[in-house]
This record gives sequence, C-alpha cells and structure tokens, in this order.
Amino acid sequence: MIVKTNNFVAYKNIIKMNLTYFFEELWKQYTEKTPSAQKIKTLFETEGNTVFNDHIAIRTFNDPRVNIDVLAKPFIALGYEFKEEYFFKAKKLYAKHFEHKSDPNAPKIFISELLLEEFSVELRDIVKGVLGTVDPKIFLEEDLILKGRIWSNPSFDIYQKLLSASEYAAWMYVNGFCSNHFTVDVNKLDTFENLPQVNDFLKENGFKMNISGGEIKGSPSQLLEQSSILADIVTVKFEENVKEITSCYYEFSYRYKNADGITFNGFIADSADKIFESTDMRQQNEQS
Ligand code: OOG
Ligand code: NI
Repeated sequence: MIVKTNNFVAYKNIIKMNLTYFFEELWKQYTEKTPSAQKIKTLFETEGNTVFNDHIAIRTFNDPRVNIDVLAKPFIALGYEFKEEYFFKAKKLYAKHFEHKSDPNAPKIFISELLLEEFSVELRDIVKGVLGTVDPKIFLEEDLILKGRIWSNPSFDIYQKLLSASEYAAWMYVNGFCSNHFTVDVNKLDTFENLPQVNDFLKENGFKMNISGGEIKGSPSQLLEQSSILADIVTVKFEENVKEITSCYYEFSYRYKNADGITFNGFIADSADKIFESTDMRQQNEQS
C-alpha cells in the first residue's frame, strides 16, 4: 500500500521488506526466466566460491508513468542515491546509476530508458498505446519492478515493428519490468583471479558469450572490465503464435582501484553500449 502525504509518496512496504528481501525477490523473478544464471551461480558455489552481486540493471521507457525516476523509487526508499548519468546516442537511450548511501556492499543499480521522442510517431504511438491499456494504479505500485509485463499478450506483428527500430524496445515490450541482469562481482570470487579465467570457465561449461565489442569490454585503465553471457531464450505466447524470444542474461565484472586506492564504482558508456546487446537475437542466431 502506498501512503500519500502531500506530494510525498512513502514506500512503506518496500522499507519494511528490507534490502536483502527485495533483492531475493528480484533474484527469484529473474532466475525463473534466466535459468542459466542460477546454474552459473551454483557452479561457482560448487567450486568453493560465495557469489556477490556487483549490480543489477533495469530497462524502461522514458514515458513519465514508468521512467527511470519511477522505477528508482523503491531503491531510493531503501537508501539509494543517484550517482551518475550516461548517454547512448545510437541506441537512443539514457541511463542513471544509483548507489546505497551507507552500505558499500549493496549492489549498484543501473536503470536505462528508451528516449521515445527520438523515434518515429509510429513507435511512440505503439508504446503509449500499450501503456494506455494498463490500469494506471499499477504504475504507482511500489513493487512495479517485480511485476514483469503488465500488459496482456504481446502481438508478434508489433514486436517485429519495434524490433526494426530498436532491439531494446522490442525486448521491453515482451519482457516488461524486471531485473534484466544480475552481475557476479569477480573480485570477490575465491577460485578465480580475473575475468578471462571466468570466461574460460563459462565457455567450458557450454555458455555462449556476448562477443559484441570483444568478449571483454573495458580495460584496467578504464578501471572496469565486463563480460556477459547471451540472454536465455524463453517461449513467449504472442497473440498470433508462440515464439522463442530472449529473456535475461548474467554479467561478470572486475573492478580496479584508481591511483588513490579507491575502487571505481561507476559504469563505462562504451562498454555498456555493447553489454546491452546480450539480449539481441541476432547474436544468438550467429553463434548457433
Ligand atoms: C544494461 C547494459 C549496461 C553495464 O553494466 O554496463 C550494463 C542492459 O542491458 O539493460 O548493464
Ligand atoms: Ni551491467
């Protein structure tokens, strides 16, 4: 229940939930459609590691009903604050990252949004139309992020129209609100020293890597290296037929300290630009 006091919306239940419980719920929702993530986490644990989460990422549209600031609300209520913003010109995306004010071990949150005004009237009308079918009360619910696709079965025709303009838009239309990935903090693994070792282990175990922009994005001088597996494929019931579509993926990050000995906690836009492509069906098709 949301309690309104003047303009302030207090996220009462989320605060009661606490951070650990909220992330457990996000993990449950995510692994239901991303079984590879649970498999990999278990593999790491079997090797003798405890798996810590560096960050999660969330996608949305910049429509005021569901934009970044709407999806950030439960995290703000749980003690997070805005840190930095990122621009993705070609993909027509904007993103913000948030960090917890007092708990340095709390995962960082990366939320991006599709800049609707930069697309055709047709795409904008489709997205506004889809959001228009949703009971507006749902947009105000504090656990919106846990609700997945809040509109009814997608149409394959619309999916393809969106796909021709933006893979992100098409993915969002089918998947809705969720944690789009969790990220293994490779620095905290005990039996792996670096990202190449992790990637080799993943490939030995049959997982396909996102190789857009190279298997490893970023470099020690950028203070962040990242890799990810290609998103899992799930069966989606469209209005017209049933199709196999990408769901979510698992990411792996290795962070370096700057000259002052402070670990870099931000993101690198050029790397993120390629990480987004982990959900792109075209890479799946090329690699199979
Ligand atoms: C987010 C991609 C960017 C990172 O760590 O740079 C990202 C997404 O796929 O929604 O997560
Ligand atoms: Ni990420």
